[in-house]
Amino acid sequence: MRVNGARLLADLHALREFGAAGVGKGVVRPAYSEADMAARAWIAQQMRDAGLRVEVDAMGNLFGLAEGPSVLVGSHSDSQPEGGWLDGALGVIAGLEVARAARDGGGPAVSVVSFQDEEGRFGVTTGSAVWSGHLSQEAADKLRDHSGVALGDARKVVPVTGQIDPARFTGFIEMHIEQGPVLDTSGERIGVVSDIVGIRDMKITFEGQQNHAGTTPMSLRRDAFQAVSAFNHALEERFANVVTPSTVWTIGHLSLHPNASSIVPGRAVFSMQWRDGDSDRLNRMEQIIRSVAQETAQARGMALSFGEMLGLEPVAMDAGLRGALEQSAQKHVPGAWRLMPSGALHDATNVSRLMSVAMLFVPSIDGISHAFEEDTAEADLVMGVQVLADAVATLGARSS
Ligand code: HGY
Ligand code: MN
Ligand code: MN
Repeated sequence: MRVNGARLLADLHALREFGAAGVGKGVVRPAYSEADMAARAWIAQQMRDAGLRVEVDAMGNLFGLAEGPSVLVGSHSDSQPEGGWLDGALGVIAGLEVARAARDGGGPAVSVVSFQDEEGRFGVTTGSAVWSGHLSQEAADKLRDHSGVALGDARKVVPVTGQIDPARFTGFIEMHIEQGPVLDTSGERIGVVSDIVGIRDMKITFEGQQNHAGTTPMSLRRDAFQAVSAFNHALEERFANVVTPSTVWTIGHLSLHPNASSIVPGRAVFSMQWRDGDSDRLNRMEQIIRSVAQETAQARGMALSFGEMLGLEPVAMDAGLRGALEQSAQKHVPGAWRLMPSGALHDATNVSRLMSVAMLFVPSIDGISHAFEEDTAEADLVMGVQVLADAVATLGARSS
């Protein structure tokens, strides 16, 4: 099975046209946006051209199905509010290219998927979370994005055909860019993923008193932004004995009300997200977050509320699928690949509830992702897809 590098790169560039923005190869293609839905219609056509049957479920997860039992290869094609051209898109186009290479080269049956809302406009990897049964459709529909739109309303644009039975798939392989600095720094070409970290994510609201920024003495203020600032500072200190160098936490979204220069902000709503490979540590961090928020609220006269807690547990990759990727990496780039954990979340976490899963990474230039500057050398993209194709061929030969 030989992948066609020129065809792969042409498709990646064609997909980038949907929502192309910003510097370099940036993309703005959030879940269910016009650009996202147009991109999905284009991907569906590429699936049909590859001889696959297109099905779309109620969430908008897009499948290109091969006949009979098949291995599922893919990722997602929605983007962050400011994203790059490869995050998710690479895994989907890689799946298409491997399906075509398998068809042309007498390989095994390969189906392709682009999951919806992996980037969490509404939650955490929402499309695959619902498909896998981790999250009910009813609960998902109530999730709201930062501007207040409910997922149940946003998904009305989906051209639903029906539900897709996971039992038809023999396993799931997701190719992705690393999105971090490890491979770029070491000069290695491929990462085979050992496991994916866990995540917790919730909204926190401090409510104080909106007031005049010129007349309200500092000692009398109940300033919601000052509460967030104090909370963030205290959190760092309280985490010190619990976290490891690979633990991460982020306040990535903050909304101040009414967000004006001359008004002491009365309300602050912000996202609190934390990730680690150990579920116990994630739980201990949650307790710290809740008590620091409570202490801050009490000290500053704030009303405090916590939003719904979303999360995924850490998962290990399947040894059999992983072994096929390792063998293929060793054949193509001997000594220039490594086994490594994923610090980013992926649909593979949810899919692991349904079937065996594995992942492979290619380097991210300067380790940058979730930014317009995200990129990977074209030779690395082509090599990665060839490594994937050979692993799929090996697995097909094993099961026949
Ligand atoms: O945020 C993540 O880890 C992923 O890119 N959704
Ligand atoms: Mn991704
Ligand atoms: Mn991402």
